[in-house]
Amino acid sequence: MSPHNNASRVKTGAADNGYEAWLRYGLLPEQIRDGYASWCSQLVIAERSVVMESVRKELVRGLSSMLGRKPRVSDKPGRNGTILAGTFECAQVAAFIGGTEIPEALPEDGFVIRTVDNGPKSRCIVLASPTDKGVLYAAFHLLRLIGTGQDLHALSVVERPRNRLRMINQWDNMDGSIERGYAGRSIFYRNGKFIRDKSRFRDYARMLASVGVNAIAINNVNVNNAETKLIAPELLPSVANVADIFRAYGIKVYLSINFASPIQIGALPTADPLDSGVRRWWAERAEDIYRRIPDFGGFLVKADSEFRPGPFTYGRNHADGANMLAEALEPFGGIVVWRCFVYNCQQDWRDRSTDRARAAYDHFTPLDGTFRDNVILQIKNGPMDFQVREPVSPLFGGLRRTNTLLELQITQEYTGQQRHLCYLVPQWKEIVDLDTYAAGEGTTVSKIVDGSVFGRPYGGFAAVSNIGDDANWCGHVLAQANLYGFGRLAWNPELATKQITDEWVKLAFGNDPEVAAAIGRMLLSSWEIYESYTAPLGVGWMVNPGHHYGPNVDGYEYSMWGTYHFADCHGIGVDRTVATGTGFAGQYHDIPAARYESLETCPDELLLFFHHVPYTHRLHSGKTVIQHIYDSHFEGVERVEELKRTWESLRSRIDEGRFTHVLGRLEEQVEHAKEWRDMINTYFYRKSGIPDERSRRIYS
Ligand code: GCV
Repeated sequence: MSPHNNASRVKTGAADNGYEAWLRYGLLPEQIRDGYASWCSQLVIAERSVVMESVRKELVRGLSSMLGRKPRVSDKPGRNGTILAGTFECAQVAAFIGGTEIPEALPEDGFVIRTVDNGPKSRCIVLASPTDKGVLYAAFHLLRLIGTGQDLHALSVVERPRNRLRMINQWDNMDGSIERGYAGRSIFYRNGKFIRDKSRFRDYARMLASVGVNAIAINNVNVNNAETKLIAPELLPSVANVADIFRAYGIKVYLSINFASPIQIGALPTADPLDSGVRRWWAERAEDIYRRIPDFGGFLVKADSEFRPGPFTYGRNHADGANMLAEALEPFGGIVVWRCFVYNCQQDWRDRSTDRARAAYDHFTPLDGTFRDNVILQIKNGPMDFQVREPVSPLFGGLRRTNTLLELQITQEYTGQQRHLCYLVPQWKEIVDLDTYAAGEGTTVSKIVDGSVFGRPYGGFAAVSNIGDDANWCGHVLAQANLYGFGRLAWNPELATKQITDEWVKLAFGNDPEVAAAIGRMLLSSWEIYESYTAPLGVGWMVNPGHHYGPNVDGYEYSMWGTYHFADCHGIGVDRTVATGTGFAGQYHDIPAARYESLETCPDELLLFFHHVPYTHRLHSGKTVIQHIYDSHFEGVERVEELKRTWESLRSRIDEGRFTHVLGRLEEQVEHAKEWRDMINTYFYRKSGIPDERSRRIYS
């Protein structure tokens, strides 16, 4: 990747700063290089387009760097060891793969990679797809196969993305700040303007395309005054420039919009979605946008949520709001992504009848079937807010006649803010594999959001990005694995966690089996470890209000945000049962509802999310709740110390820059985990008066 504007942060010599992320294309060991080179001496890019130009550049770059020799770029195959890349339309590709050989129902982003081996003098690898975008994905796939040491002799790969939309949400503001950003400032904006040097935009687009991301919303869902103007004539040329860069990597640009734009920048007296003047205003804006950006993706909308304007002001509902925007975008093929993160954020903690967890379902299920086909509802994975552990939102499976998009948070707002190691793919995998029973057994979240279960035209995954202008993009080099993992899962939710992890580790750190195994172990245990020393058993929160870093057990207990744990001297947890609590458990379909409702069957890790229990309540693990809290917090710190020791054992095998950086992060994590351990243990010891069975040190 090209260096960005802050020269002091750019990789120099052995001090690798992590900028290349998983696209570093490290030189492969000599023993295997020749084998690969015999397949890759020539490159034929059979067609011309901006995306095909990206294919050419990436293959030249990746192959030269991994194999130590540059492939010859030519117009015709024929030479031994050719990589031929093109769409099925192209005659040269058709000579190898055509007609009945093209897999059925291959979507536009799908692709084929095939080895054609007619003896040692006539070898060819064909990368083909219905579209140039698909060819780009094939190119990245081939480079990944080589980078992870796979055999190329008999490739017969057919890849179909499971999700039509694979989207990244930037929470970047035009002043250069990033809401919940933990990796520096925005790569897009500074002081109210787009950053002039666009090299980082391009490098980011490459990273995203390499894992199959095809959509990006480039501004925060909390749209302030400056960003409201992104849809106005004065800023659209800059947005169009950004769209040009992302287009070359098959990524469509979206904008988060302010629902009150007609008032704020249109000088209209209202933003009522049923007002004809307002509708005309949005239609004109849409027309103007598409005139400048013909493949513009559409709008992302946070409305009537956390003080953002929305249709409620006018006595209208979310469908009225979303459909009005959808109508404006529809003639151009645009879509509206409407967020379901809607709840009462001015709750009174004394009021036990309101449960924030219920809110999204209560707001949106009555509207099922009333949204236009080009509206997608974006639903956070859990009913609260990206906690280290919460149940899956019952809206997945609650909506049957509406397009849905799963929203994940790559940025680690509640999971250590990229200072702590917390690899989220294992968490996401549990979410996407969860059986909602919405259409009988096997109705997993991933099958709902990909549209297949209820026959919806759109769907997919979206996630809040974790990048900023830090040299290594993510603040923590190992947090790059979360961005990588999101893209891979959005492409194919069936991929095993282990496969995604192995791929990332090898691409980022090379094929040394000991290094790969050690880093893989660290990543795979890290979510569980983080959970063990923070808020216990699914109860969540217990963080410092506002910035959300570090322990504060009662930080949100008497707040207006609806985020309580109700700990007293007898017990802790939120009763969300139908029988005696808020009734949230009843928002699930029968089988999961019954599982969560009953103390006998509720999984330990979600116990305090669904039940208020005494500290002496015995978990399925056999421990009491209080003893579990003590044990997990002591063990959590020990396991972070173990993470650090594992990393230290790799000292001589990892470049100094990344080694020292990660070590620094782990040192902080050890100290900070102790802070969590001691605050949580002391708090519950003081509340319960029950000592630790093992008499370890708890500060009283
Ligand atoms: C963009 C949480 C975060 C907010 C975020 C909000 C959302 O409340 O703390 O920073 O706002 O979620 O997802 O809209």
